[in-house]
Amino acid sequence: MSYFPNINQIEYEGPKSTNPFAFKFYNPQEKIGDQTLEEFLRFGVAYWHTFTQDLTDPFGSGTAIRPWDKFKGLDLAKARVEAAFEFFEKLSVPYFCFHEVDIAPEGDSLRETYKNLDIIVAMIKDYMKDSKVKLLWNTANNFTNPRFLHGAASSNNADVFAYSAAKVKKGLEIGKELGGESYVFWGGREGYETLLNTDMKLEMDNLGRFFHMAVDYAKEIGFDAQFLIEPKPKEPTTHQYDFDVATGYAFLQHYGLDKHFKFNIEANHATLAGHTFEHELRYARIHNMLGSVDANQGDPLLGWDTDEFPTDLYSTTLAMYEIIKNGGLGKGGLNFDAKVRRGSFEVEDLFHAHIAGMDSFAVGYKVANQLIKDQVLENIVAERYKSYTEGIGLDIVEGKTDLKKLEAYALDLDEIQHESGKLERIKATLNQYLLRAFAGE
Ligand code: XUL
Ligand code: CO
Repeated sequence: MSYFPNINQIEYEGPKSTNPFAFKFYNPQEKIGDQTLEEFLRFGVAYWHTFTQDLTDPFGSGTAIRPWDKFKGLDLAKARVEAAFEFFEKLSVPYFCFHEVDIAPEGDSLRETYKNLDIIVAMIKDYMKDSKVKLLWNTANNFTNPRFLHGAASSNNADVFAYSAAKVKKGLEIGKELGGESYVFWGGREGYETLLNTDMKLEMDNLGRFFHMAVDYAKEIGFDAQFLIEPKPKEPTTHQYDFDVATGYAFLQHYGLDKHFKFNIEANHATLAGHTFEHELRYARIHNMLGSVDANQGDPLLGWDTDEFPTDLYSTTLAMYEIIKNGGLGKGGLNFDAKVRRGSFEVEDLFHAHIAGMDSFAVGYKVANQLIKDQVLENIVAERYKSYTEGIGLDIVEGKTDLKKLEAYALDLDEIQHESGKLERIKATLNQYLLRAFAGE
């Protein structure tokens, strides 16, 4: 049976196409360098937003109409797997991602939850045999169930720590079984609301212990996935321990975990932290910690985690600039951790949304690639920092100076000369590159 009988294979038709069910800019087989767009961009579908999400918001119940919703329990989970693989194939998307609660219903006990998971994981594995689709990453949902109300690995309650550990252990086994390339930790409840009742030191130490146990177990079972921390500053807790990349990196270094992890950077989490998406990508990249991306965007007028599909070409261009400079995403990818708007409740909207996201990143990739080829930003930056390539500047970067030598130099300076930052000219150039991409030049 088909869940999307009215939708055919989504093909690339080019920028002039008016077919809403076609790619306009994402041609999976087109090559840049020696890799196809499909190989470099490594798009992934997020199971939770596309097959589980009913578009509930804090003020209203779900609006999504999904053909699989006529089923319940395990039958619903099985129907979702069938629908998911039909969706992946029709969209030619190479990867998917899930939390364990997305794919199978939780039972009355952890044992029962495991049984449900085993049934669905076996089914997914079977489907994967006949499909090109691979698992980008899986993760444990240690935040939705009321048992995580005080946190998971950072809970005050040791039983919850143990329960969370069990779920991660199972998740690592599932990741290995399905050949997952990465494994994500998003600390949804790993933070606190108020210091009035919180032992911050114990919570953070426990979180460090928890990650070490995960690293050890993955090694024990021979699961060589890239481990990823997904930073987010708030929502659901007031203060999350993985606030942003810089905070997460300090945490990983402090607990001796930085060799085992990289970051999964989500655009909307970056903006929630008061950063741009590209800031977070750059911070991770220059520390060799950029592992994967949750591709979405927030609404600047709302300011919370709206998880919209990415359509802002400025943002996708600057993001792809960082990703190209990173030499790609390795075992990571561009996972659409994005949901259709509440008013976009038809199944067709799921296709439109992914097409929009894939096209937007394809444009970003092409524009960023051209910018790098022409060394546009590199030349601007090199010119701006040229004072460090000779004289006193060169001595500073080569570690040949100290405060006394610098003072002697400064005392003899007549007047400091500056040059314009030329920001308006740079932005106009960026626009030119974007518009050229549309003109097909
Ligand atoms: C929540 C979020 C999660 C993680 C996986 O904001 O981004 O969906 O990506 O748990
Ligand atoms: Co995410």
